[in-house]
Amino acid sequence: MNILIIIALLLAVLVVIRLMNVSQLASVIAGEDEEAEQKRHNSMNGLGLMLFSVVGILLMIYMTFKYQPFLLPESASAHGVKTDFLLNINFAVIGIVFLATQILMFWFVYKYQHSKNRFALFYPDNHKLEIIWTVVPTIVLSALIVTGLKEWNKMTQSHPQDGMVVQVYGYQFNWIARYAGQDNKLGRSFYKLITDDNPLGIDYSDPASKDDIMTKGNEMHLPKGVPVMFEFNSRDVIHSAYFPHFRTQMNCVPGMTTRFYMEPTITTAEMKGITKNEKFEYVLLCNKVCGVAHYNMKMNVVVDDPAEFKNWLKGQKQIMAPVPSTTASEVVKVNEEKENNI
Ligand SMILES: [Cu+2]
Repeated sequence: MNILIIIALLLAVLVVIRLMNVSQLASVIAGEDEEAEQKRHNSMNGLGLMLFSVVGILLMIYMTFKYQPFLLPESASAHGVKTDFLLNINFAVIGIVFLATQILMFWFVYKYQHSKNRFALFYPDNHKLEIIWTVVPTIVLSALIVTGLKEWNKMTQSHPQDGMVVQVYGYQFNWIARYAGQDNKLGRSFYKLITDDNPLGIDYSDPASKDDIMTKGNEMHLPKGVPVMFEFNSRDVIHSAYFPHFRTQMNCVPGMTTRFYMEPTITTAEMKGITKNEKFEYVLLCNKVCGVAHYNMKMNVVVDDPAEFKNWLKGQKQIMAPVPSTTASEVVKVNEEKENNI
């Protein structure tokens, strides 16, 4: 059906072009002078462009409202509300400038088409105008950037003390979440300790690792109303931990830890009611094309009431990896000995 509409539109354009050629020939036959013919052409072009702008702008407004339901639901995190607010301000500024420039551009094409009685005004510069269109955008853009940067700094640098620490570990091709446990401190990890039993390479000789908890199944839970400090790591290539419903994203970079904190404000059950969708689930996705099964890197995120969350966390303890006999320092020692032997 769509292809038929496109073909019909193309044919319509061809018909208009042919009609213009015919009218040109007719005017030659009728002995019209070149100037009159030029004038008619100009006014046809001017009117055509006006029509294009009106139809284009109306279509844009229609599409904006028609596809509104396909956008993300309201933000489910505290700072996400501010992110959305900033995004909307950006759209408002861009929208006003877009409409003003497009309407003026098409109107000028129509209004100032060639006339033999009118000469173009020689207007090489105007300092006042140039200052206005330099200073005003500078102020608007700086205000937008500074407010955005302030939010970003809050998210990445000011971790509330009463928060909870969760590690999100990306690898080709899935996620593992580790909770810091009672002490709210993640145990050290070391890549040379990675085995099938210990996929994060946790150093179990570190006392902080004793109460760490890893998620069972492809799902992580978060408590509502509690700030969560995320620590992101990657085992292989750069992944990107993207929580669309919480409006957050952070790269997971091999060899370094990246962080942000986020406070969920709407439980999964509440969001099911808001979206009127019983199957609604928050998700953690990978937003970097990291390999052939990149599309597979998806983990469900469930936001519970704090009491429900505690219950869930209790059920997770059993899956803790068996304690390996080697520690980070032993592995380093063994490797050093191997290198010395070579
Ligand atoms: Cu990935």
